[in-house]
This record gives sequence, C-alpha cells and structure tokens, in this order.
Amino acid sequence: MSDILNKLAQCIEYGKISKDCPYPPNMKDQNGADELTKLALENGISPDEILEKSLIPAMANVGNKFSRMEIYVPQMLMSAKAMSSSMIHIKPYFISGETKRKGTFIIGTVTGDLHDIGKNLVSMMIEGGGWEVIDLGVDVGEVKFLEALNKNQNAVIGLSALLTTTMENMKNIVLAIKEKYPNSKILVGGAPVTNEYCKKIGADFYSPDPQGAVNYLKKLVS
Ligand code: B1M
Repeated sequence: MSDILNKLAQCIEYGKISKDCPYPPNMKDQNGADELTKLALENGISPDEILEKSLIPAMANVGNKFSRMEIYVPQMLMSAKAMSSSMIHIKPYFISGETKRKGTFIIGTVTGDLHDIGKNLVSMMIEGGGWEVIDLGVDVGEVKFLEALNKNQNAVIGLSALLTTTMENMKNIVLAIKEKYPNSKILVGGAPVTNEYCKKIGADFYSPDPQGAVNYLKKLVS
C-alpha cells in the first residue's frame, strides 16, 4: 500500500502524468499519477490518505525545491498537471451521496492569480461536505463574485490567493462584496494568507486548509 503511495508521490514530484506521457525521460513507460491513483483506489486506499500521504507532501516538496531554485516553472507545471490527473479520480469520492445540500458556496482564485490546486481541493472537500459549490475558476475579480452572489444571495464566498502580490486583490473583492451584501460571509485562504490579514481586510474567517473551511461552513449552518 505505502509502495503505491510512495510511487504516486514521486510521480507528482517529478511530473509524471500518465504511462504514455514521455516526461520525465527517466520514468518513460512507467505508470504515472493517473494509473497509480486508480491502483491506490482499487487497493482500498482512501482518497483522504492519497491526498494527505502522497499528493499534498509531494507538492510541498515541489514548492520547496522551486524556492531553492532547484527546479523551474515548467517542472512545477508538470507536477501540477500530474496532481490534477490524480485529482480527477479522487473527486467523485468527495462528492457525497447526500441529497439535500446544506447551502451554496461560491469559490474562486482572486484577480491575477492562476493557482488553482488548493482552491480545487477546498472546493472538493466542501462539495463532499454536502454543499453546492459554484467554482468561478481562477483570476476572478469582484464583478464575477458579485454576479454569482446576486444569483445566489445566501451563498458563502471563498477567496483563494497564492501570491503575496495577488492576496492584496482580496481586499478589493471583500470591500466590494461587503458594500453590497454586508451580511455575507467571506472565507479566505491560501499559502500567504493569515488570520491577521483576514481581519485586516474585513473577511469573516481564515482557514489554512480545506478541513478548516469545511468546519467553518458546518458551524455556520448548525
Ligand atoms: Co506558483 N508560486 N507561480 N505556480 N506555485 C508558488 C505559490 C510559490 C510560493 C513558489 C515559490 O516561490 N516557492 C511562489 C509565490 C511566492 C509569493 O508570492 N510569495 C509562486 C510563484 C512566484 C509563481 C509565478 C509568479 C512564477 C513565475 O511565473 N515566475 C507564477 C504566477 C502565475 C500567476 O498565478 N499569475 C506561478 C505559476 C505557477 C504554475 C502555473 C506553474 C503552477 C500552478 C498550477 C495550478 O495551480 N494549476 C504553480 C505551482 C504549482 C506552485 C507551487 C509549487 C504549488 C502550489 C500548490 O498547488 N500547492 C507553489 C509553492 C508552494 O505552495 N509550496 C507556488 C499545493 C496546494 C494543495 O496548496 O495552494 O497552498 P495551496 O492550498 C492549500 C492551502 O493554502 C489552503 O488549502 C490548500 C490545501 O491545504 N487553501 C485554502 C488554498 N486556498 C484556500 C482557500 C480557502 C481555504 C484554504 O478558503 C476559501
């Protein structure tokens, strides 16, 4: 079992998407993240375990190597693609069989920011928690958030930012939303975001991870 998870983590770290993908050359003809995720699930490894023991630590290694300038953007991108090919198989497991949705959650990565892996994880977990999720994608500004909120006025909003530059854009989005919908609830997250920053920009809650986001929403409706 742990062998599959270790191999999967290597695929994410080195950007091996699937068996037929020629990159990286030293892993040619080996199973990739696509096949290994299917294998892990077939072997009864839970989606949570796959995420926590393989995908998330592997991406953390990628980030650290990028910080140390041991890898560059194209390699980081291949890792992100490998992670996405794994997440395709995990996602259905997070979507529970609950019939009645607990509410609507609108999420997006803020203006100027194209990182979506963390946002997708949060979105998956919240969907799995029984919420209807409207995912606006990446590079989303206040206009799109307001449009979505206008159509779903009781929805909770989630903003994700991964760059110290783009987290500044959260402030404008929060301001615009709170001006039009003062009672709305806004959850913020993403690597550079902190609780202190959340308070400073007038958002309602900060979560460092998807589970914290799920717990916050649970509290809101209990
Ligand atoms: Co980018 N990148 N990147 N990148 N990238 C980071 C974020 C960086 C920290 C790398 C580094 O320098 N060590 C750095 C930011 C530095 C900074 O601002 N302080 C960086 C940079 C500089 C850049 C570019 C500017 C590089 C360049 O072009 N020179 C560029 C910017 C593009 C843009 O957005 N305009 C860029 C591009 C890219 C890729 C496209 C190549 C790719 C993104 C692909 C994609 O997302 N589809 C990429 C990647 C993969 C990364 C790293 C390696 C991994 C990010 C990731 O997916 N992590 C990242 C380094 C790192 O994080 N260590 C890095 C895994 C993910 C599960 O974690 O997203 O943090 P994360 O989400 C977590 C929590 O933060 C939280 O839950 C998740 C699960 O625990 N969370 C929330 C996230 N959103 C939340 C919302 C919530 C609650 C919790 O409520 C709503």
